[in-house]
Amino acid sequence: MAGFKDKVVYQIYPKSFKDSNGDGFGDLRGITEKLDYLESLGVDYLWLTPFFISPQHDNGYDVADYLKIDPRFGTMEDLEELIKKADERGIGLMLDMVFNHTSTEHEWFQKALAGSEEYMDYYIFRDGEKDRLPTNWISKFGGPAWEYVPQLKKWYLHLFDVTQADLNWENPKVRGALKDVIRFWKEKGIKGFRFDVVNLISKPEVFEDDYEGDGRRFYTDGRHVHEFLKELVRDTGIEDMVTVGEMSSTSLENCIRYSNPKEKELSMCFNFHHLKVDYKNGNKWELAEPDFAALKELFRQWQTGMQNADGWNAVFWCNHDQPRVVSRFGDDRKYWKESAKMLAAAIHLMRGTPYIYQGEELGMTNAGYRSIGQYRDVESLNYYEILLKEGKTTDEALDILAGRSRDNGRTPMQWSGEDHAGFSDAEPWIGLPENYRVINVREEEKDEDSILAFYKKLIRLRKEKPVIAEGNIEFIDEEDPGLMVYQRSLGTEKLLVLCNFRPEAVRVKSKEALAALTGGYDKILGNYGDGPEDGTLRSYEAVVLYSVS
Ligand code: TEU
Repeated sequence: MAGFKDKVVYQIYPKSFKDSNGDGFGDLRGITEKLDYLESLGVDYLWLTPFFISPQHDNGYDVADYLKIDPRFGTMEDLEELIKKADERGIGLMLDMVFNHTSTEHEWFQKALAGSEEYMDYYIFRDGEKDRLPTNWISKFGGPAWEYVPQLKKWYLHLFDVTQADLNWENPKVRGALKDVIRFWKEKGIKGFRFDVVNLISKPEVFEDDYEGDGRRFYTDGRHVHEFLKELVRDTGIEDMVTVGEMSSTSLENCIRYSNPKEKELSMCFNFHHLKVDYKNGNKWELAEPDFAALKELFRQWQTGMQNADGWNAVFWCNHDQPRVVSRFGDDRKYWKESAKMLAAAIHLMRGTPYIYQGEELGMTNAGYRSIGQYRDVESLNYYEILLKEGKTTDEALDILAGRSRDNGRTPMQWSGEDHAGFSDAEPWIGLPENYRVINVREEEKDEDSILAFYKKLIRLRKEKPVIAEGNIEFIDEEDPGLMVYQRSLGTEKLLVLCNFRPEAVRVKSKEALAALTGGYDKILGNYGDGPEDGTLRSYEAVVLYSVS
């Protein structure tokens, strides 16, 4: 399972990447048009979020046919062309397999609804009365996790939207059908897979109320999940492909098992603990300032924990479910450029495979929406109602969405300062932030000092210096909560990364870091031209030092 440590993955949300046919909706041909850009960035893989047949209640994460392409995104020929042209540039495609649930419009669910016992067993149905929920579990998008079907007198489980019914992985026919999906795409020349919420696939034997929470402890990293994954990977022969599992509320112990090569499960895992340090009491829908001390501690635990047990991380700040990192942990106004670069260095030089989410390499910011009509995401729209019901004013609810909505990460890619940011000739399906006239590919390609240029340097460095891909990591204690310092080492190579997460200047205190700053190391990257002087890092400063003896 080696071979992915020096690689960089670029995530594309096709609906918002590039529209080639002027309908305001991004498509596969749009991606093909932009392959030169992706090649110049230097990325190795493109992870495409789902473009399969879907009613699009959850932007394609509600799949109605795993083997067909939604015509809004193009045709099978368009995909074949993309695979071929990407391959010519040494870029592999990774597809997104949403195997925890299907759309309720999927043929299997429709057959179940029509009364087929065989297909009811593809899902998780429970007998019951309309006024008695099988359990008190809460859906991740708000409201109960069960929906009643009057004609069957049964409830079905949906951990996400009511149109996303959970599959029954205990049924070997379900596992068999999903393996066929993998085989189909593998034959087409797909080079890797991302598995959506794959640590939620194994449900408990007995369904019971959760008196301490929302039910997640009963199905997160569930009883058969490792078995199911091993079987899927083995039977489809994808052991040597790049695979990443999206792990919701997971544990370090489980991620070690998912990604340790001996287990033959996955290449690597996404976990989200570091992206909850600005939640108040773990609640995404309550605003709080980021707790950088907690962030550092989580990185230390996960980075060293995975290293010590031969696990492998996918390292990332952004994806289509997250607000933009520069608006979240940086400063998208006064220190926009400095903080975006600092955050890039902090994540790319850790131990793991870095993922860049479209537009992150430009320092794209949150959307800045001020009315509910601008939002598209099912989760945001549901929670808006929930927040109002809880007694929040519309202004308060809109402030929360402005910070937390997944739509912050779904605005169209900013290609140029022209109308619709060069994304489309038509009005895009979702609105753009006002700053696209300034923050865009065309402007940044002209500027040697741009955020884009900085990402290119980081990607190139990974290919040049084995210590980045292969080295060990050790965190160096710095008491200032906003100052993160870590050291990578491999043989005689050493890399020291110092990052100031705050606008206030900070003095470096640790002996190791001070010694490296004053001698024996070269500064190979930073977000300020000169310095730093006297062991002091300026606002959002990042310094990367290197030595080889
Ligand atoms: O996300 C899983 C997931 O847990 C997040 O959507 C999470 O619930 C949210 O960020 C918390 O606020 C995956 C996909 O990435 C997401 O787009 C889908 O909506 C979801 O699965 C269901 O398929």
